[in-house]
Amino acid sequence: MTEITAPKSPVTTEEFTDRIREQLKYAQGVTPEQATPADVYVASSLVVRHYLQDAWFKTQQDMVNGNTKAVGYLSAEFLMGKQLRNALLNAGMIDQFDAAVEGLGFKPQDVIDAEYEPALGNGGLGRLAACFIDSLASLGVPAFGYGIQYRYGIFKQEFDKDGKQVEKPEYWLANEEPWGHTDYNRSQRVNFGGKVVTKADGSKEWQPEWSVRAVPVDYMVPGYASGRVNTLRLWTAKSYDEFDLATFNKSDYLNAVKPKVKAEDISKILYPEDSTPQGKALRLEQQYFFVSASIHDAIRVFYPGQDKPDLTTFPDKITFQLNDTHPVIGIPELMRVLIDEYGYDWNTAWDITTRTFNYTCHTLLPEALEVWPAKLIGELLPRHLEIIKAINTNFLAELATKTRDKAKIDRMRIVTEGDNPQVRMAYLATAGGSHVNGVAALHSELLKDVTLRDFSDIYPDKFTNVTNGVTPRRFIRLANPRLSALITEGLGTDRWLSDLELLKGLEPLAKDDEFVKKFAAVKQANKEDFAAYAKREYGFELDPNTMFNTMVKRLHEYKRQSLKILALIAKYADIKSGKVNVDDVLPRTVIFGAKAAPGYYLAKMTIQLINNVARVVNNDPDVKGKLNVYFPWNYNVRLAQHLIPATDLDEQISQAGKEASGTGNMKFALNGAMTVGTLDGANVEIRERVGAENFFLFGMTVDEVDKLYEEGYSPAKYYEADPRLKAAIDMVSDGTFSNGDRNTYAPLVADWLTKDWFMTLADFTAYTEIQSDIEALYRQPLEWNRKALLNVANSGYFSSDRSITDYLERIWHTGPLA
Ligand code: T68
Repeated sequence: MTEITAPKSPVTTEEFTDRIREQLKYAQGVTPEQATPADVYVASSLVVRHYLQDAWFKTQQDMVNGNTKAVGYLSAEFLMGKQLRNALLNAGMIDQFDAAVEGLGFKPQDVIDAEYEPALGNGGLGRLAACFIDSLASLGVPAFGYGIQYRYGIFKQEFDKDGKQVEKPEYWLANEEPWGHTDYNRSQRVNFGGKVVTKADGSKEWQPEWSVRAVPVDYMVPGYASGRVNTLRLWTAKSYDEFDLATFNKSDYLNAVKPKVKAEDISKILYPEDSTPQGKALRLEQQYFFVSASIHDAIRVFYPGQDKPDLTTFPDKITFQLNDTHPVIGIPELMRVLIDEYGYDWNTAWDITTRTFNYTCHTLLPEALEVWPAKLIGELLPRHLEIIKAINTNFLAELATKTRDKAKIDRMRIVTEGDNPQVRMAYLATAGGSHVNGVAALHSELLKDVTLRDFSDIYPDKFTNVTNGVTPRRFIRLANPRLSALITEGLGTDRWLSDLELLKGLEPLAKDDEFVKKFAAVKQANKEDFAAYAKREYGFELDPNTMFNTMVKRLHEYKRQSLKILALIAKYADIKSGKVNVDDVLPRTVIFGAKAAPGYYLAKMTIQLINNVARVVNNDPDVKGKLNVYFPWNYNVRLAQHLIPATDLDEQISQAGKEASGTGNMKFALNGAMTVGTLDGANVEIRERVGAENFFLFGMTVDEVDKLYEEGYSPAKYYEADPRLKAAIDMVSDGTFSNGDRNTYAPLVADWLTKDWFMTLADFTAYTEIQSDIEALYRQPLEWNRKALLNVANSGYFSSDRSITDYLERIWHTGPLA
């Protein structure tokens, strides 16, 4: 007997149908006959909300009235993906929904697809935040996600006729959006600019120059089978001055709406930079905007109606997690609120603040650590600059009591010296919070030993690791229903959805050929589904009887899409030159998905190259369909959910020491893909768990990389040494992929040959060598699938439920509501 623990539906199909009809009539104003899938989507979403409402109320009440400390996850990005099916799953209503909409004459998938994906994040960091709030709710931990409701999400990616990336605005809010509840009654004022005056009693007063109204838009975050519904509160900026009537009366409409436009610009657009933040005033405005509103909101929520609350208890009410440095301005903001608004002395305020905040770092690239010019902060937030300087002074004084190493103290300054002093946000976060964590074991070690070395020397206890994880609800259950059913069959229970370590129970089944064949059949069916999807959405012709080899992630030099494309070109060159017999080539379909930051020249050129390799290789009769390259544009959560379950081989080939963790790697392993990867980020832990024999490892280690940098790296040497590498690069230069034009990729080629900062060339030979192991195994389907199944069985650790449990134990020191 199979044990079913999935939540029970609060409704019958008949009730669900009636409710949809009701919403169609009263909310949408259409009959079921007139309704479009988009109408049914809105109506169904309102129905689900209705059934979650009581649990939402109760969770909020229990949180405020109880003694369980809440978590405030402060993040500039929440990459949520579509909401409806996830809410249905967590509310236990999937079957009722499917039957109800079918009864009304619609296909469930069309209704699901009618939802416009909120793309309020760049990549891993934003998606991690979304997985984390799902896990917090599923574990029953009271929590708020706090962020920004951008009007425009990450740009919509298109390719032009030359294969170049074109960015189009992602105006997702132009569509009906049934999930967010805009709560005008709970807005907060956020101030900017102006000056600081010292009052007669010596206290400081900030006299700001302008303000915006932060209006919360609340989203339900339903837990899976927990009966709890938390809140994602995304702030939107509204103007206090709709427009200036005097100017308007002079018929100068543009100038009349200026104050409104300036204020509302704050939440207008998500910055599309990933790993290379730009020092822009608007970005700092965004950061302060959502953090200030969130801190005031938490005080309002936890001390309702109190004029003079006892904020020394604030750290017992809520702990704020800083998702990277983007919300770090919250540290001086809480200091300011405590001192200027509530009259606490500095030391009390500092004690409250440092006990409230913790910081997660998501990078190792020094250029990705945010640094703001003090001048800019002073103009926008003059009182905060004073406070930051005071924090810096006190911090340096404290350091002097801990070490005599003057150079070290100097290196640790939060505010640098000189003509154009800078504020280092990562240092401010480390000094102003209780804990600092990296996002995978290797990353946390490197943080301690390299990036924040001085800090970990002096405050070793502050540092810890929490390895990332992903939610099994969205990324296994929703994305891969076939595999989910097989797992439940294999384990005899569906409890793995809330306790993913149970997947370990599949391990013995890897010895059972019949089960492995069923597992293989799931993958094959998923590949066929994906081929149909790719045909429908993109017009691609994928052959599901080839190996599906996927590389999806942001386009960045350190992630080394170049390595993948160069290896592919080398294979193509082998076929063209007759070095290999095309009939002996293992048929492969290589699928890329990646957005490049709009200002990232080499990344955009790499996209252009991949698209043109695809054009040439896919149309070359000499290749006989053995090599296929597809680049579906606009990679997003939806595409991920379709593609990951259909992938045989996943690429995680960053230069060792550069990818903090990766989370795609976890999603692929959990969906039964094999990984080819370097010893980087969470790959290290995945390989440890699934077994070295079930992971295709290649390339230099962190130590080897460091050594090579020290010796002086010369990429041209590698170009000369490996004839296949030379042939591939020459093919990029000789116009094969640019209609004969030799200049098109010249900057990319020049970079490879003279700089190659991430050592693509040095790892090329190892990467191409491992391909024969990969192909040999793939030619034995049963053995391949056995290993892929062992990947699933041993990846339960990479659930975001486990990550959150680690945060609860190591950092937050709280737990589920009673
Ligand atoms: C990613 N970082 C890491 N940054 O690259 C990845 N950055 O290794 C890790 O798995 C993931 O975080 C989760 O920990 C990002 O995604 C950004 O998106 C970003 C956005 C703005 C500015 C800087």
